[in-house]
This record gives sequence, structure tokens and C-alpha cells, in this order.
Amino acid sequence: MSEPASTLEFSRHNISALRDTVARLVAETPVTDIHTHLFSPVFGDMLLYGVDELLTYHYLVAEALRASSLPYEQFWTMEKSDQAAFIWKTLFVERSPVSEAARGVVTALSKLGAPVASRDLESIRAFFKDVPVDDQVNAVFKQANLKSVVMTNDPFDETERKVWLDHYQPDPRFLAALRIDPLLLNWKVTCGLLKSWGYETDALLSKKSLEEVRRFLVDWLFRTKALYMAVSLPPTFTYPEESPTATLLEQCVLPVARDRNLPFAMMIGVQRAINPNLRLAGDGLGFANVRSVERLCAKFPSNRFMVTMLSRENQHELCVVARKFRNLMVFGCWWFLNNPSLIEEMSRMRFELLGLSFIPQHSDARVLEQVIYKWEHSRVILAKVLTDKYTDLVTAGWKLTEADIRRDVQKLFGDNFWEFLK
Ligand code: HDL
Ligand code: ZN
Repeated sequence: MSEPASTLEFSRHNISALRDTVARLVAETPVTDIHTHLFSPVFGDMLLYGVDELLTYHYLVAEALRASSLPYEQFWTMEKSDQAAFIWKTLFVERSPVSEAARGVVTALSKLGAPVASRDLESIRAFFKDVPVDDQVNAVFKQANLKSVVMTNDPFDETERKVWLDHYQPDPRFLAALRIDPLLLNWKVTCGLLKSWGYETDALLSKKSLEEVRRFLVDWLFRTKALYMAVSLPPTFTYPEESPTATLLEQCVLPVARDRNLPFAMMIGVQRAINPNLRLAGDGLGFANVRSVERLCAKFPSNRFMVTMLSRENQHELCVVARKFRNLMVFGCWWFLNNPSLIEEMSRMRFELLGLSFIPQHSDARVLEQVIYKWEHSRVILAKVLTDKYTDLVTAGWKLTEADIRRDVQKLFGDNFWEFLK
């Protein structure tokens, strides 16, 4: 019978026991994955799963097309199964899958018991053949040790909109977030769309228009029970500025977020379509303006902001701004930062500057099985960094208990998020 958790104490004299305990608790603590592109099974084909979807993830499309001379257009004319086979051959057979996205496929397939060591795509496909989607969701959530995931719900996506309007059924494992990029970034087109849906909007952003945009947001926040509203912003995003984006933010999004006590998530730094030939895989990044985040936090103290930035060079500044504004929650190692070397660097900096008051990771998964590798890989790094921080702490003379560690990890893996929503 192991000792009751709270009596186990750590000091400079039992660091190896500390390391083992941190690794165990980080592995054992279920996660709330606060930003994904997954969908509950009720959304049908919008929920991507299986080995061909894993292989045709846009990260791997970019890597495979870079490593080959296949003409872009020829790739796009291929069937998905042929695209997957091309990517498997290019990144897994002709060379070792050492990139984070490629290694992730190996981790996910291995953890699910697929014969990945065979390097034979057909036998891997056979392993998953005819697995019912609900069984796959259960197996994946168990393997990844997920409590729940937050979807990215786009009311402007025609396919998704139909599900919400016709036959949506809640699934407690899949929570909603309302994604409003077209509203904030493409008002010229979106105002017409809203009008066609019965909202009295016009391009000039009249008083009535702003009122109707608020009504639209309230309607969709009610319909989706979204936990937060979110937008992905370019590196050029600036606040304040004279623009429809700033007007809609000030007059519609932030007031509705305040009234409904919801955070607003800004994901800042994507430079869309730097190589359009790669389609969804063609986005890059740029250095963004952290001052704009600072000004929003200062000007709207009753609003709460969740922010992640795409440029490595923005991370330190963002942490310092978070030290100054408790209505700012820094989250995740987003996209091109979701690599072991950068997750480690960012997590060390965040523990050192923010203590435990941040959300260390989200998966951004687009394909169901990705959550297995995105969390497995991140848990290993977070356990390593946290152990180092605890080692420094007990070396300084602090006494640490297993209950302390359990509490801290629960904050990082969900409680900080749920607290921030209150
Ligand atoms: O805008 C976003 O939410 C980004 O995460 C993009 O979806 C991006 O394509 C992505 O999948 N990143 O991981
Ligand atoms: Zn995303």
C-alpha cells in the first residue's frame, strides 16, 4: 500500500523520487484541451480520423512537398489515399520521420497498437479498417488521457452551420468555442452574409449594424454554448486603429463577451498563404505587436483575454505583459512553436515569469488521433521542465509534497482554464 499522497515529501535529498512522481502525475492528470479543430461525431465527416487523415495533415503535406519534386498541382489532383501513400513514401520510407509532425504519426499509431514498425501502410490501414468512430473516439480520449476538448466552431462554415441549425446534439467531451475570423477580418463580405441570415447589417457599420452584430453573436453563443469567442489575427494586427476590425471588436465582440462573462481568445501572428500552392499548408508567420495586446488588456479591464502568439520572438514580451495584466491568460505553444525545443524554451520562461498562472499547451489537433502524440510529447517536456523547477525550489529549502504537485499539475491541465472562465 503506497503512502497516502500528501505525506510524501520531497527535498534536495530525494530528487529522483521527485522526478518519478512528477512524471507519473503529469501522465495521470486528465487534460482539458482548450483549442482543437476536432468535431464531435454528430458533425459527421467534419471529424477527421484514421491513418490517411493523419498522413495528409497540412503540416505533413508541406514537409512532403518540400522533400520531393512532385508538382503541387499533381498532388492536389490525387485521391486522398494516394496523397497519404505519397507522404508515407516520402517522409517515412525514403527518409526517417524525425520531424515533430512525422514522429507524431509514429507515436499515435504505436500507442493505438497499429503495426507501424512494419512500415507497411496497407497493414496499418487494415488495422484501423471499419473501426466505428465512437470506438475510435473512446480509444483516443483514453490513450491521450483527455477530459474534454474545445472545438473551433465556425458559424460561417456552411456545412457546420447546417449541423447546428438542423440536428446538433451535445457531447460533453466536445465543448464549443465560437470562431469569428470572417466577422472581424472580412466585414465587406460578412455583412452581406449576416444580412442574408436576417440581421440588418450594412457595410458602413451603422449603429443598427453594430446592434445586429451583437444580436448575431448572442444568438450563436446561445446556440453553441461556446466557452469563449476566438479569432486568428495577422502579424499586422494593431490596436487601436481606424478599421472595421477595431470597431467590431470595441463595439460588438468585447461588450458581448463582458455581458456574457466570456473570455476572448486572440491567436496572433499568422501570415496567411505565403505559398498559395500549398493551400491550407501554405500559411507562414510574422512578428506581431504585443503593445496591441497590452492596450486591449488595459483599456478593457472587465474583459478577459486568452492570447497565444505564433512568433518565437513575441513570447518573452507576451509573458511580461501577462505579469502586468491578470485579465490576460497566455496559452499554448501554437503551430510552428509546437516542437520540443520551443515547448521547452517557452515553458521554462513561463514558469520563471508567470509561476503556475498560464495554460502551457493546447493540441490544435485537426485529426482525432493527433491528440495522442501532441499530448504525449508535451507531457514529457512539461514533466521535465516542472521537475527542474521543483528541484530548484527544494534546493532552495522548500518542502514539497505529492499533493502540492498534483494540485499544480491540475491547474496547468485544466483548472487555470476553468477558473479563467468564471
Ligand atoms: O487558426 C488556427 O486555429 C490555426 O491553428 C490554424 O488552424 C492552423 O492551420 C493549424 O492547424 N495550426 O495547428
Ligand atoms: Zn487552431
